Amino acid sequence: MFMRIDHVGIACHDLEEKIAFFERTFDLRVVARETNEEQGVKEALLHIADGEGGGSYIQLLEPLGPDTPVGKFLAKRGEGVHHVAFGVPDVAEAMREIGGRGVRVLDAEPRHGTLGSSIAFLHPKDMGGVLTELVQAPDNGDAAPGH
Ligand code: CMX
Ligand code: CO
Repeated sequence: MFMRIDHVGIACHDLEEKIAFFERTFDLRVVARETNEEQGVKEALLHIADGEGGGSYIQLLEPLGPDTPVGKFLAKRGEGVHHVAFGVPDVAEAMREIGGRGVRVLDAEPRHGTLGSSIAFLHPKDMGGVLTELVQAPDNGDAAPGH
């Protein structure tokens, strides 16, 4: 079901400052910057490697406001790992399969992720305390950046 780790999402207060840190420390490159109103975030993807069915990335996340998932997380826990995202071949199918095994799927249907990817989240309380994201890369398996 999981093809690869698509990205690790890191919550931060200042996106530009964290981008600069990751670029200068690890020579990583930003491949996408987006504002996703639905998810309540301003984000940047830094490319690590290409793998089966898509790439793998670090996703830096700055909240659009305090009453958003990342805003609430920062207030409660401070900066750090917010979620882990796994690449799946078909997000709708993965949601059905995983939901049928007793894990709460937070989205009723797939939502829009970075650069045309389709995403859905699994409840951290059912995932050993780890907010987990499912990602289907655009064009189902294309090597273009997913999210
Ligand atoms: N990782 C682990 N645990 C988390 C968490 C996270 N990222 N976010 C919240 N929790 C825990 C809280 O600590 C809290 O636990 P306790 O009750 O033990 O204190 C519990 O979950 C409830 O947290 P809350 O602050 O009351 O927040 P909500 O229940 O309102 O929302 C969640 C939590 C996971 C349902 C919500 O954040 C969500 O729907 N997330 C999915 C969407 C998302 O995160 N979007 C941003 C990223 C977008 C992207 O990747 O593109
Ligand atoms: Co993500």
